[in-house]
Amino acid sequence: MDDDEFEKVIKAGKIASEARNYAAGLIKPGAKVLDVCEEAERAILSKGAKPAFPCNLSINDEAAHYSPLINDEKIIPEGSVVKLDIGAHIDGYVVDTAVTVSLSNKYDELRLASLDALEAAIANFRAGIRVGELGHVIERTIKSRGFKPIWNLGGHLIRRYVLHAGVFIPNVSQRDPNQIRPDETYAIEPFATTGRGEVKEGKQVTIYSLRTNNVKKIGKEEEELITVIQERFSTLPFNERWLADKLNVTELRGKLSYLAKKGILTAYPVLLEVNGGTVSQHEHTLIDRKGEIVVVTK
Ligand SMILES: [Co+2]
Repeated sequence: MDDDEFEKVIKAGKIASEARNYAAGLIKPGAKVLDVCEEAERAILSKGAKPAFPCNLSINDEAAHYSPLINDEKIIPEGSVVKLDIGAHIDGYVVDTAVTVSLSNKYDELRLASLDALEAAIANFRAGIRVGELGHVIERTIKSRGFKPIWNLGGHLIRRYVLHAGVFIPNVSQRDPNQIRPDETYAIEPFATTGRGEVKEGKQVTIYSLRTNNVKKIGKEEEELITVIQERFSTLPFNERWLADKLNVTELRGKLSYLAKKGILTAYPVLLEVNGGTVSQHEHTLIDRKGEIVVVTK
């Protein structure tokens, strides 16, 4: 990563972190999920970056991947635990960050469990550390507060225009020999839960990404939609709201789910805690830059 690229990551990080703090302040009982997310995305755009994926606002046992739909009427319930997960990019240089807002004192400890785990992981993060060692630190911290880490969610290497670029940073101790490398961008995202510590895919899908543009045997309108998706989002995730100017809602939903069935799009179902446990999450993007640990979304 040269200085120019690093500067883009730093700038995207500052923008994402400001948007996260601003939108987290809008999370109140009775607020619309759609309004909070649109504000977060607008805040990113207004500062000269682009959202790297649709704003995720996942509530209680939804661990991740709920992004509001067109005209979504979903409301943030009283006493709920809300995860706001957003990303920004400049020229494909992506950052990813998340925060939990607990609307009930009952879940303060749960919120602190993922926050402490993130801080502990950051304190141990450096080039050369094994990713499984970071998982160990995360697991120990979450369990010390009496909760479970979610084993099948975790952090990830980020590359240009690629949000999940292969290396997985577990939230539990693992023998994975992969090491953190200098000058690479990583997201670390501990999830803590009152449940079993595992997520499953729900039925609802609100987020997609382009998997291949090797399209055969599809209609002209579908082909045009793929072209728009490629131009606007490249291989980064998107949601129907960002294509609302192209087709009416019914047609758009139909075509997106058809293209996912065909394997042209990847669909990301909402992820639910298997036992219905409540979930908290915190996330930052980091780089070991010439021996200095830079938390770009601080
Ligand atoms: Co992430």
